[in-house]
Amino acid sequence: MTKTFELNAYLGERRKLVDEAIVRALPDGGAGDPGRLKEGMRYAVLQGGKRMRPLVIIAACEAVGGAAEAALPACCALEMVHAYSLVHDDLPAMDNDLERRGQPTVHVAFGHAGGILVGDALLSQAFMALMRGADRVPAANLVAAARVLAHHSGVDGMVGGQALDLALGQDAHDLAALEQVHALKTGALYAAAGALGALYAGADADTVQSMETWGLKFGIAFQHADDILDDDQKALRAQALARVDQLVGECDALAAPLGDKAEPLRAISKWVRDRAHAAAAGVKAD
Ligand code: GRG
Repeated sequence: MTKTFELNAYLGERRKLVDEAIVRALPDGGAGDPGRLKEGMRYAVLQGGKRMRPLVIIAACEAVGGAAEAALPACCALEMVHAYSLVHDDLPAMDNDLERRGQPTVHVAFGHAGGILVGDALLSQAFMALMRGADRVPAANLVAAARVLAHHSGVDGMVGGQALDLALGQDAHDLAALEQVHALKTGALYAAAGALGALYAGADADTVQSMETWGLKFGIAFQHADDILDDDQKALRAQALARVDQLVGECDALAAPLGDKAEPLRAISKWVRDRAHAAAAGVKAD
C-alpha cells in the first residue's frame, strides 16, 4: 500500500464527504433568519478552508478500523468550532482582520455583533452536530466525545491558548514558551481530531489516547510549519524545523502498530513535514 498511496486523491474523496455533511449540519439559511444569523453561520463555514481537522478525524477513524462515514458528525462539529474560532479571532477586539479566505471577514459582512453571535451559535451548533452520531456510536464514546470537544476547545485548550498568546504578546522568546501556545491554540483541536476519529470508530480508551497524542504532536508540527510559511518567529526557525522532524517521527511511532490502515495518517504527517521544509527552503506550498 505504501508505494501506491495517493494522499491528494484520498483527501479529495474524504473532503467531498465532509463538505456535503457540513452543508446538512448547518441551519438552513432559507428558513426564518432574524438578524441573518443562519446566513452568517453558513458564510463562516462554507467559504473554503483546507478542512484539515475533519480530514485528520477521518484518517484517525480509518486507522483504527472505522469507516469515514461514521466519523462525519465529529468532522462537522470540529470544523464548526474551528470556524467559530476564526470568526472571533478576526474581530476588531482581536486581530481586526478584514479578509479571510479571500472574502470579507464575518464581522465585515455581518457587523461586529453579528460576528460575535455567529461564533457563539457555531459553538453550540457544533455540539448538536456531534450528537448526530448518537445512533452509530457506543453511548460511552459519545459522552467521551462531548467531553473531548469541550475540553480541547475551552479554557484548557484553544481558548486558553488564545488567552496565553495575548498575555505573552511578543514575549515567546524560546521554543518551549512558543510550543506551549502552539499546543493549546492549534494542537488542542488536532488532539480532539485524533481522539474523535478513534471514538467514532468505537475504539477503546487506550486507542483513543494514542490518537489524541498523535493529534497533539501533529498540531504542534502543523503550527510550526505555518509559522515558517508566514515568516513568523524567524529567530526560532531552525529549532522549529528540527522539532517538526522530531514530532513527525513521534507521530509515525504512534501510527506504526496500526499497520497499513494508518497509511493516510502517515502521509498526512509527512505532508506537514514536507510543507515545513519547503517553506524553510523558500518554496511556497498550499
Ligand atoms: C478567538 C476563541 C478564539 C480562538 C482563536 C484559532 C485561533 C484561536 C486563532 C486564529 C489564528 C491562528 C494563527 C491560529 C492558529 C491555528 C491556525 C493555523 C488556524 C488556521 O487554520 P487552517 O490553516 O485554516 O487550517 P483553514 O482556512 O484552512 O481552515
